[in-house]
Amino acid sequence: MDLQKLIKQTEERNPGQPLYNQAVKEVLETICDFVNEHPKYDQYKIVERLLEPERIIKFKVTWVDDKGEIQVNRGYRVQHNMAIGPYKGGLRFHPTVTEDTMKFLAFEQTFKNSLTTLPMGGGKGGSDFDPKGKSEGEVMRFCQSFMTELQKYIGPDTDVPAGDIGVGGREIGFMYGQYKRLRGEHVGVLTGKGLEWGGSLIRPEATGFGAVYFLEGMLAAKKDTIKGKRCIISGFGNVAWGTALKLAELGAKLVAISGPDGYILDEEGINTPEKIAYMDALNATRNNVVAPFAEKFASAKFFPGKKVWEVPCEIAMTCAIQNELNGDDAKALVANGVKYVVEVSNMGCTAEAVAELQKAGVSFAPGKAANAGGVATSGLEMSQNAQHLSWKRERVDEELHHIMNSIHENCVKYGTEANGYINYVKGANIAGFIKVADAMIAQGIAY
Ligand code: 2IT
Repeated sequence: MDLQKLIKQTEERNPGQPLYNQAVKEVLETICDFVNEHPKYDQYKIVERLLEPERIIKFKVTWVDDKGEIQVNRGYRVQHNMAIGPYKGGLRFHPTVTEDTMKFLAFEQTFKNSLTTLPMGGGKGGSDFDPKGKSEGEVMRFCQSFMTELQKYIGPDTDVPAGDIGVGGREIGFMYGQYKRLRGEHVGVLTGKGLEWGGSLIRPEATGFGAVYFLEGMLAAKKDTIKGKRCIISGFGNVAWGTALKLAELGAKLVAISGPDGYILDEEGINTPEKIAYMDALNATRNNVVAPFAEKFASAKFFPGKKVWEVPCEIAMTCAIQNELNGDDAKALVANGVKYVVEVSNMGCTAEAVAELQKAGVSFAPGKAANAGGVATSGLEMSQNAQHLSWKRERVDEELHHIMNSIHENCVKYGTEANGYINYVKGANIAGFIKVADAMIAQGIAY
């Protein structure tokens, strides 16, 4: 493959889509040598084929707000690749959502899902609907209208959406109810369902738990342990919550969390059941502010308008949104002695940030490896639905742990450089690519 030509071609074919171009460039740069060592991939034009989603569905979502006014939003589902299983990936409801956001997330999802060891293709969807300040009735009417259109394109063996930013158990419930009403089928078409109606134990915790299991692998690779390590995370939503729970359980010291309004520093540690439960309660309000945390707990201080990355730590984990950690943030973390940076949000770091961290020899995990525990546990939910069974907590947790270990091993296998540094970005991209690419070759020129 000709790296520069493909990067340029991607820019020309996807103008005005910086996120998609950023995600593609990172993958192309890291798989290039591997692809060129294996001519079959060029022969079958696998890379070129992966740069085009199989399908982009874009639709209008109209709904009526509490004042009786009609609202118009945009809905999306990008079905990127189905080579190894049905399209699978979350739905994001956030005002920043564009076709670009959806395309980059669907592209990342294909590689991530491949890494999980489970048979899932890649997709992503969502809307520019802003849940902030909406009543429950408004959220329900929006979800119903969104699903009325989306249901034409999904199904338990074709495409299985789940949650992402702005879409939690409540929204999944409203959308599942509407799917059932329209189709008359109680099937595993969405994951992240409630426990009583087909959901899986551990799914709410899974992204955070998985990320910490992955972090344990990174620490073990450096003959290091998690106990007592000073950690900071961005965000206070579902992913940050699951991460905080597992960090506390394993004896790490989480001292900071953040929101769009600033960050919270708590030198006593955000590690008690009360504090962690309050993160979840704050998130449930969908008001997007973390400040009330400092009003509730005396040991917590609020720093308005500041980014959490200025707090000295050994371990930093991005748990909010793409490009939330930039080159300057990375420099500040390095100057303060950070040793491990884990992207738990999808593409949480800019390309400059990744370069800074790698240059400084910091152990850095990309989102598609570290946050794969969420979708992996969605895969386990699909298995349970297909079997009409529900597994015990211990079984799901054990499978999740096993999957995260296997992703870590694969990153080490394909990402270890001559000087011993583990380039997790390269390892994850190559390992994710191989499975999808080989499946595409085996299935002929279909997509
Ligand atoms: O980014 C992600 O992997 C998710 N939002 C979870 C997707 C899923 O299908 O569980």
